[in-house]
Order: sequence, then structure tokens, then C-alpha cells
Amino acid sequence: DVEPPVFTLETLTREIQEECLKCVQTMKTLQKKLELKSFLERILSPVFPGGSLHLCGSSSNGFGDESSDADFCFILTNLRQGNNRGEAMQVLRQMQRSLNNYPNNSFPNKCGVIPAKVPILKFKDMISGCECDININNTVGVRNTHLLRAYCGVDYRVQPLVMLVKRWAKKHDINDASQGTLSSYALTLMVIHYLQGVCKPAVVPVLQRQYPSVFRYIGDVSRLLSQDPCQHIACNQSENRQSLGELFVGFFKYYAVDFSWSDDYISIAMGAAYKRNLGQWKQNKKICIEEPFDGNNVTKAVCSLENFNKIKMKFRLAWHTLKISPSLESIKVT
Ligand code: 3AT
Ligand code: MG
Repeated sequence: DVEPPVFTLETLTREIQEECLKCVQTMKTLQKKLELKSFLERILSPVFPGGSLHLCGSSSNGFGDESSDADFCFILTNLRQGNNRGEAMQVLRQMQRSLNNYPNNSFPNKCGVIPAKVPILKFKDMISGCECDININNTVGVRNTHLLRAYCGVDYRVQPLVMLVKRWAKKHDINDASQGTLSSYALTLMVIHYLQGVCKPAVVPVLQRQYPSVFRYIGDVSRLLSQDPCQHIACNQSENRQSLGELFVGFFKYYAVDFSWSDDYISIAMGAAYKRNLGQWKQNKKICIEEPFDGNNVTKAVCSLENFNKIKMKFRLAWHTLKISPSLESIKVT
């Protein structure tokens, strides 16, 4: 007879490390995205003089896997700041024409403008194989990419935990803001919140509080992503010695048992979850996570009770499964 496998927190730790190594974005893929960025810059700079293009999101915050899309932000300083969705749409349409008309471009499946709240130009690049998004002047995305890159580098446990939580959520159909569930960005903030001190002792500091001149900087963003933010951070002083397996299970336990999904909002800028008794938070009965730069709720997409309940149920189910059988396979991640 073959003995059934014995799962422990040690085996789970190993699985998380191996899975993360297997799926993390390779240097080669990053290189292809950077080459695409240079190519786009060559097309766009004559049309939009003074504009600058920035690779944002998981392609450059450390939490990307091989299938992550390439999120770009195009900064045009001569546009009016503030609520200029209409202008952004115009720029994107002009950009769309320039890309489509470029001889021998690598986007044969024409690109299209998506008129979302933050409008984007969407296309697939055939050379890198990447799905690409470009937004105009969404500088908050550049700032939060810089901040997340710092969280990723501050402790070796952050990257594997975020990557595996994203994979788990994708497998369980709750990682798609366009379908009313959680964006990858929201999930990343949920993990950072847990590591900021829900787990005891904290694994990561509250970077915006500890280094306000670096992470609350409100000036020009154009050089932000060309440097490694970790150069500004002292060596992590965390006293936490928990393994990846322990933290992974602890993350699910927190959201299954302790977190008040309808009453609290998460703030990684402040490093805690708070009761919603004020302003924009008060009316919302679904999950609330504060964007660390503009203060908006990043989980507005979760608006149906059905999806809200489904998300909570998935967290509870994962925690009950991991308690009995701490392995990635038991929660269908491999
Ligand atoms: P994937 O690996 O592509 O799934 P990602 O980290 O790129 O994950 P998203 O695709 O959800 O995450 O978002 C791309 C970037 O856009 C991440 C963040 O810099 C920015 N972003 C996303 N949602 C918001 C939001 N609600 N507010 C501000 N910035 C956001
Ligand atoms: Mg992305």
C-alpha cells in the first residue's frame, strides 16, 4: 500500500517556494517588455513630444508571473490634471491611430480603446506575446508600483505570499475586477496589510510612515521607476521568524475568521484596519481597501452581494482546507 502524503507547514513552505520560482516573471520576459516599451516610445515620441512611458503593475513591482500583462502609464504633462477622462480618451484614440498605422508593427490584432473609468488602450504585442494596457496620466499607478516594489524587496517572504495568493484567487475565479471580484492589486494590498502587523510580530514596516520623503513624495513621478526603492530602506528589522507556510495559513485564517468584511476598511498607508464610521466608507457594506495614495476604495468593483459572499466563502473554505491539509494541491493551486 502507498502511504498517503503527509502535509505539514514545512512541506507547504517548500511548495510555496518552488511554485513561486516556477511561475515568477523571468528576466527574459521583463527584457521583452522593456524592448516593447522602447519600441512604443519610438512610435509615440514624435506624436506626443515630452510624453514619457512607464512600465507599471506586476511587470515591475516584483509580483508578476510569466502570464502577467504589461501595464503602461503614459505621462503627458501638458494635459490638464484632475478629472480629464475626456482628454485621456482623445489622446488614446490618437495613440491608437499611430500604433495601427505604424509600418510592420507587431500588433496585427488592432488595438482598441476601452472607455473605463480610467480609460485604456488595449492590444496584444505579437513579439513579446504580451497583453498590453496603456493609460494616460494615471500617476497614482506609478506611485503605487514604486511602493509595492519596495514592499516586495523589504522581506523575502512578501513576494512568494503575494504570488501564491494571486494564483489561488485566479484558480477560484475571484481575481477579476471586470467580473466584479478582486483585482490583483486589491489582493496584493490584502497580503501587505496582513504582514504589516496582523501577524505578530510584523513582517514588514509601514513604509509610508517610516519613509515619508520616499513614499509620500508628491513631486514628479517620471524618475520613480528607474531606481530601486529599496536603496532608501534600512535592512529589515523584523523579529518575525514564521515560515512561509505558517504565514500563508495565517493569512487565510485572518480573512476567514477575524477580519470584519462589512465593518472595517484596510489601510496600508496607516498600517491597520479601521472601523468605517466616516465619509465614503460609511455607506459601503462590501469590502473596502484604501488606495495608499489617492484614498479611493480599490474594491469598488465588488458590488454584488453574490460576489461579496462568494469571495468570503472562498477564504473560509481555503482556511478550513489548509487547517486539515496544508498543501497547495488541496486548495487547487498547483
Ligand atoms: P497581474 O499580475 O497583472 O494580475 P497587477 O499587479 O498588474 O497584477 P492589476 O492588473 O490589478 O495588477 O493592476 C495593474 C496596476 O494598476 C497595479 C496598480 O499599479 C494599478 N492599479 C490597479 N487598480 C488600481 C486602483 N484601484 N487604484 C490605483 N491603482 C490601481
Ligand atoms: Mg497587470
